[in-house]
Amino acid sequence: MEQSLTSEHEELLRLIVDADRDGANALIDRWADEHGYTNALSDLLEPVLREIGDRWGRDEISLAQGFVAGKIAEDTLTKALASADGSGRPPVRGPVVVGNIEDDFHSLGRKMVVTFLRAAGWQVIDLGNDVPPHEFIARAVESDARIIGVSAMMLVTARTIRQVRDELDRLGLSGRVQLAVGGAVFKLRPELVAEVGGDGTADSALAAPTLFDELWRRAHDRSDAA
Ligand code: B12
Repeated sequence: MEQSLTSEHEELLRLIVDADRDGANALIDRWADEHGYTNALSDLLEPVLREIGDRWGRDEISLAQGFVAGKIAEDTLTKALASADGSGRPPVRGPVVVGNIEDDFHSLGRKMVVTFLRAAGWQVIDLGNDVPPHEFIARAVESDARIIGVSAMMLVTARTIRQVRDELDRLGLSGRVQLAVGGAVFKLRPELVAEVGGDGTADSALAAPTLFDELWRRAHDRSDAA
């Protein structure tokens, strides 16, 4: 969803560029008082992070400013998880396995996806960063997870996801276990979803629960037909 920046987004952007972590957190807290922290992640912070990402690509953001942006996102994620809208209810669906593919350390997007899935009632086994392809499969088999969600931010790391698909095929698990893929590179190159053998993608954490609902349905349709 393309979103133009409001004055609140602009203010948050200014605070992040000034490396004012306390000021940025205070603004987010005020906003979340009214709308909740999961909404603060998707509606307030994410458009600003996207703008920072674009400026980063144009070399207009320093590593230090990028670092502060990451810390503020982590602060908000922690609050979203701790708040009633993020974690109050016990999980009602799952488990599902999620992680960043091998050699990928862009944790922010994955953490947001995990937060939104948990808020929507999914039991998520979060494997963290730098997860080898075989580890996704081993953990899915061990926990009887029916969806594997793989995050990748770089072209070179995204291509490794193909090995997850090949291993699912080799073990006869394709269909029964659905493969969700996502991350900035899939937005830039939508054809990559098919190239790596993904069953579906979502371009934001907000859209991830709907994707997982659909893949969960497909995984169970396949089992019922078998
Ligand atoms: C922040 C950042 C970093 C931080 C990461 C901090 C962290 N803890 O995550 C640091 C500084 C560590 C970093 C390092 C590097 N980075 Co970097 N980084 C970025 C940056 C600026 C933003 C990424 C981000 O966090 N976006 C915000 C999040 C919220 O959005 P998102 O990731 O897209 O996630 C959303 C969706 O995609 C979706 N989603 C994500 N995962 C999944 C998974 C599933 C299953 C689903 C359904 C959905 C989904 O939901 C998320 C939330 O809404 C991007 C630029 C950009 N425009 O993306 C470059 C970028 C990704 N990095 C890049 C590079 C090259 C690197 C380095 C190699 C740089 C270097 N020379 O050292 C290293 C590699 C580290 C590694 N091995 O992983 C390149 C990749 C180029 C490419 N296409 O291959 C980019 C595009 C910058 C650029 N233009 O060159 N980086």
